[in-house]
Amino acid sequence: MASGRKKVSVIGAGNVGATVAFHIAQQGYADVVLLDLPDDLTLEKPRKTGSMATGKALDLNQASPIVGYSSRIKGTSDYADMAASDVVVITSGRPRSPGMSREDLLAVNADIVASVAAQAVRVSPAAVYIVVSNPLDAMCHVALKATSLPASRVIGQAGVLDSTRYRNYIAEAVGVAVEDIQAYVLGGHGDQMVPIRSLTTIGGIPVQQWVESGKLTEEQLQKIEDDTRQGGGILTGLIGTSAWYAPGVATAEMVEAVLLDRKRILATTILLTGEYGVSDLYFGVPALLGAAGAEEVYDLSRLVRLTPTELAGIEDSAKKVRVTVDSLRSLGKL
Ligand code: LAC
Repeated sequence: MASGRKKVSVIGAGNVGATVAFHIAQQGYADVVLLDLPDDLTLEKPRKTGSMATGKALDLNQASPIVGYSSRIKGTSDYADMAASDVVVITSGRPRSPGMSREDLLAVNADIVASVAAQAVRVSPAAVYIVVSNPLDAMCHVALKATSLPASRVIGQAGVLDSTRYRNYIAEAVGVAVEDIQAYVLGGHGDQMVPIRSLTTIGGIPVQQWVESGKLTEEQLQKIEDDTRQGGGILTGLIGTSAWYAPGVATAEMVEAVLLDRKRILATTILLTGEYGVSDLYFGVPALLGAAGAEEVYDLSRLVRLTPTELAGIEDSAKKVRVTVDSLRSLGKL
């Protein structure tokens, strides 16, 4: 049945995709299309009665009378069902196994992301695309090429997730509510991501002041930063596959910013064109998110006084991302 609600399509009905769908549905302002292959080819006995997407959508719809949402979720493997989406989220690809880096997924996920992005843009050319597949920064380049859309409408989710992990660790260490911690983790979505202490505050007070007043030790903060950088790897080691709750809601937060034209400033992976001294590279920086996608980019290296450590961290992280993107080029995928 047609509804007047907005439409969000989530490609990839794995754990992250289903979590995004559940969170969006609960907000009630959009219907969701959950799309995946008709069969999971890795299964010994592929399902013959429908796809995982169909099953998860049915499960999510059956939760709605209790949770109380009227958004509808449609599971499908037919791209026609996702026509005229307002936002498309790409989560497809292999997740990490323990011991794997995000970069290990490069070649296999590049082919998957290129294929789904090309099929999606044919039916949803006006949407804003949010890429979640790993290795994230490189997969944004793949999606941009496959869709030929303006870069402002092909963006990636990483910084919201990395920042929420940082905020959570800080909140636990100092015993303050998570809502009162503001923080940015920028750069590539890899182990060289950059926590920006200069812009991290606890109750509006810079985190460095908490260290200087002895409420948080330098060692504690360094451990928090290390754990944040290793965030995805720690979870993969514990769970046996990539995390999904925090990645899912981080993605849903970006979807909502675009869908409701909220003009949120969120750490977003976007194509830099000279900001931070970096060109032609997808990289995580603060951006204004609204109906047009990434509507404005903030170059913190000009706007505030970043520390030499932060500036060096940004430079190192950009170099690391460029190596990954270059290897994609040498594989002929870009
Ligand atoms: C993580 C994966 C989703 O950081 O990249 O958990």
